[in-house]
Amino acid sequence: MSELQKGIKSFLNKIVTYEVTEENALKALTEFREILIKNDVAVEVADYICNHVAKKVKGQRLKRFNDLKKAIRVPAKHAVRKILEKSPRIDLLDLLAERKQKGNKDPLVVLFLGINGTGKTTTVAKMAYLLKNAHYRVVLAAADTYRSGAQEQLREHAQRLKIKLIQGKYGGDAAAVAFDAIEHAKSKYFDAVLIDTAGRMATNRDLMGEMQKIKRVSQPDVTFLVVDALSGNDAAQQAREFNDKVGIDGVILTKMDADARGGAALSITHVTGGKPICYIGVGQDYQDLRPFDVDVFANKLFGLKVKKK
Ligand SMILES: Nc1nc2c(ncn2[C@@H]2O[C@H](COP(=O)(O)OP(=O)(O)OP(=O)(O)O)[C@@H](O)[C@H]2O)c(=O)[nH]1
Ligand SMILES: [Mg+2]
Repeated sequence: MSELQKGIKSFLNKIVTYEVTEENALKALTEFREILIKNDVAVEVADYICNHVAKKVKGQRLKRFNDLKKAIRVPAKHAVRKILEKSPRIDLLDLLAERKQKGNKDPLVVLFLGINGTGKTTTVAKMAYLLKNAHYRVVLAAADTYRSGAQEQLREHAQRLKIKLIQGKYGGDAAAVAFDAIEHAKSKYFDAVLIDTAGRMATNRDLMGEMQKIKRVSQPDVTFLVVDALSGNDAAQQAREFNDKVGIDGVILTKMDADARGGAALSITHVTGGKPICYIGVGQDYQDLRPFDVDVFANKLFGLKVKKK
């Protein structure tokens, strides 16, 4: 359970005992807002959620609810869903199936970006594992020609997963590696190319320039930003920066199994104007990549039962 979930749970349990009045509801909302902000939900997002709830609370007779918990929980969950569902999530298996159906023989090109250590290389390997298990033919592009050991790290994954890898030379042109991998995939009718890239600080202009070039050269169908859920408030900042400077289609939030505070998902989607969280990383093994499910996330957040699908 994330700190955000814990905070909301104890808050909701506490307000059950409050007398159901509009005044108490609005007082409770102030507390709710603080819990959100303390757990990495950006101030503007917390305000959006609380304003939405306040409007609902004012607009209806509270007596209809048997407790304040329900009066706040229902509209708050609605607001969370509204933020996260602004754009549909991108699912690579769906995209690949669609391509096959249309008879499109070009490989699906997927670019993975992010600052250092967020889990790009691990996520590329997990994604390759997912696609391979669905019987798609995948090429990996080791376009991190910057960090020492990066080439070997991806090679090891490729060997373990028995997947084709196109490597580069340290200090060489990262965009050229991506280009070679795509050309190889086209000529051998591979289904997908997954491009691993180098990470540096988001404020590093070289990185942004390099990422812009890789994107220009590889013309990806999907650009994922890989963000570490543990990076807290900084996660939203990274998302804004990459979205503005390079352009992203969706986000993969890693390390959700670790002790993240939990609000990053909401902030990221909000600051990028609705770019969806598409997958989450929940561990270090190949199978630890899951589609992000808004309903499950929102239900868990407010201690509601998660329906089995
Ligand atoms: N617990 C956990 N650890 C993860 C997850 N994803 C990645 N990691 C770990 O995070 C560390 C960094 O992962 P990498 O994949 O090397 O990160 P990167 O973004 O490629 O790093 P650079 O190439 O240096 O920029 C590794 O120890 C991974 O095992 C996750 O979902 N959960
Ligand atoms: Mg890496």
